[in-house]
Amino acid sequence: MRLARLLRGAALAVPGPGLRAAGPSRSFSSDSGSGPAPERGVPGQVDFYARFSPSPLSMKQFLDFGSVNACEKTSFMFLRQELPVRLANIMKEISLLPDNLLRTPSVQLVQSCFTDTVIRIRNRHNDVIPTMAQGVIEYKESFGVDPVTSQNVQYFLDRFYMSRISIRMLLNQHSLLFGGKGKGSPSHRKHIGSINPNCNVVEVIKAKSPGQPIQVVYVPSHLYHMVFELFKNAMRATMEHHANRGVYPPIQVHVTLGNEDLTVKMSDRGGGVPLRKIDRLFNYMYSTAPRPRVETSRAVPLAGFGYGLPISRLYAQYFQGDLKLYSLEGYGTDAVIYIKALSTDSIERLPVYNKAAWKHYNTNHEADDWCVPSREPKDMTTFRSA
Ligand code: P4A
Repeated sequence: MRLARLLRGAALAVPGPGLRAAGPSRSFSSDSGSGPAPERGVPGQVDFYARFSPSPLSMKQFLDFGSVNACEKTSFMFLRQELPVRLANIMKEISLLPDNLLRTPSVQLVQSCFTDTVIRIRNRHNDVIPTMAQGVIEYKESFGVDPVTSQNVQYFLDRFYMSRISIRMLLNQHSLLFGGKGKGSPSHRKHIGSINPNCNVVEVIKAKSPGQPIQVVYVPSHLYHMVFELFKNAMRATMEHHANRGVYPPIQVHVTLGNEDLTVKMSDRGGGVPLRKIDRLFNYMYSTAPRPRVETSRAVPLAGFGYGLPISRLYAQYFQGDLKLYSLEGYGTDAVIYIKALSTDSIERLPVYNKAAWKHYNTNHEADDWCVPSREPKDMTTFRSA
């Protein structure tokens, strides 16, 4: 069974790598292996990939592939399954070394090399969001904005950034769990990587609260990111709306725990946003404004280029929650974060490349199936009462 197929169940079939020798080249090397589902977390992933045997390539295959049949996509497809399999196989085996050998500085060095690679991969991609935003800006400068492109960009970037959030989650878990470096600060001793099994929501928000703490299994940094963004918006709206009065109505935060949801509501009296404009606050194309050119031509936009709300919503959706804005124009805005109360419900929400995804980019949205309201009725004379 090819790994790519196995990992994805009945999803879209991928073209075969075309590199593998004929015959059943993959066999399970572990007797404990039964289910095809990849276990969550990096240790589980290593276990999972270690159950596959690496696929050896013949010299002929190397030559063939490097000359006549060279195809980057095929190579990518092959590497994507083969690298984790080869790495995981040997990673498992390192841990079988006698303890005394395992504990020598040199062997430790080799083992930490994997972790360092994980951290390096993560850091190398730190700038992906502003770089993508720059791409959107450049597109807009050349082609402007149209509804179809805006919709496709929205669909793509939501999935792209969600995938990124999930990959970074795995990389972080690995580097925090196995990175050594003193095993974290005392306050993080009860964390599992970046997850706090008793995440005190009110404490993360730094709100004063009577009553007992409200706790969930969650990633505090994700919650902090969302709440920080919502505070920024609420403060900005409040300051702008009450600028000439000099007194500012407070921003209120409610945290409630139900059977299914943990809900955080932030209410401001910053004048609100009309319903018609709410979607724009989450739109990647509308919210990237060309920045004044800085000295270097290749400068990427700095933080604060307007992706705060859509990215925050992705953080909420990543574990099956959501982030919504309810605005009362002329008064203020309620921003609500929904988080699953039960860890059994907090399951990663991941994009998958399949037929449905493909259709999203290849469907014609020629005409809307709702009437466009015209501002002035053409001729109302016949309806006028005498
Ligand atoms: N009124 N209400 C909000 C904003 C305004 C608001 C606003 C003008 C618009 C854009 C923006 C920041 C604030 C709010 C809370 C929110 C979101 C919007 O969570 O009071 O920057 C993108």
